[in-house]
Amino acid sequence: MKSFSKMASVVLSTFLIAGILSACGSNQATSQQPGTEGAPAKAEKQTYSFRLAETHPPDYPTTLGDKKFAELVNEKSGGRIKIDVFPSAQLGEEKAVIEQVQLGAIEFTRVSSGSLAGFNKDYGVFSLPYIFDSQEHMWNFLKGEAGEKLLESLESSKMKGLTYFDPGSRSFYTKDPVTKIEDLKGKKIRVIQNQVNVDLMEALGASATPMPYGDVFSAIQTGVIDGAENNYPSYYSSKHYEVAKYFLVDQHQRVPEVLLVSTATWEKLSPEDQKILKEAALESVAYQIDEWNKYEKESEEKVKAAGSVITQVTDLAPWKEAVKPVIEKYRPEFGATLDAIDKARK
Ligand code: GTR
Repeated sequence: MKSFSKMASVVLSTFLIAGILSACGSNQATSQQPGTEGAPAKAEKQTYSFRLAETHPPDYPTTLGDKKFAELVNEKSGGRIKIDVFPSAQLGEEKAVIEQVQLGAIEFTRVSSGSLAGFNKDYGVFSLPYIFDSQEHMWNFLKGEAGEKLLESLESSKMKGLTYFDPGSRSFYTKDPVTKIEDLKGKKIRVIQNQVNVDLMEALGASATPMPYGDVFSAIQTGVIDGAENNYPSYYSSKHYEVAKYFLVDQHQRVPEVLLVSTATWEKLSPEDQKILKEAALESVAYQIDEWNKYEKESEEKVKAAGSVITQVTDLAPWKEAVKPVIEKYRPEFGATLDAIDKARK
């Protein structure tokens, strides 16, 4: 009797699995469906506990976006999918984290597309200077077809882009005074490691020094570099303003933040769960942008109050002229994306 019921349960579960597989259609991640041991478990009942790596501190707007995403996933899955956000680079610097995500050892992360460019060449386009006129222009592009296509292109690098988050705009900051383009001449400026950044610094007369974000503070303090470039929120939250008080606002880049999941993880999930992730990611964007806008203003005020000397570039013409060779060098490679970016300008 015992062996009969065991056999019956095997037969039953085989039918159930076959049923689930055929109901799922052909493009589904079915290789890891539960129930292969004979238990008639349904794919959508599976529970998961995942990690999400974030370089910024807990109150930073990208971290808040990550947390909103995790909260929505939890809600939509009825508590089955739990995503723990690890802020402050606890799981490593971005380059190392991306490698772990490719292996599936870390399931989720939020990184800059500047860091992704080292893994997927298409992302180099976002490090090109002055391609977006404004936050609105950037979002018009990111929310369009070409923006979505770029998220999908990460699949060739073993990752799946879920959404973009707002990155603000990047400007220069240094230990010694800088108020105009000529002041950058010969300065060692830390950049996110990718070739476009190296070419960009060269075009502006500076010399690019790629290094992990977490090393920048002490590199400025000890004089290994003269400065770096980033948005107000990073300049403030990393305390770089304490060692580099001259901030030159040229807004040379808007380098979208990307929320992504390992392909290894994605493929384990049922189509329903994949849908939950995608929806939660998209729904967290409006909140992240709001938090970004607030924190950007606050951090600008805080660094000013702390004594940072802010110079606004009023005439970008010489800057745009200086970087023309960089745009021209990359136009053949990124032409289609650059055209789509131009079209997103209203
Ligand atoms: C920040 C970005 C981080 C990191 C950092 C950097 O603006 O949010 O993901 O890339 O810049 O410069 O390394």
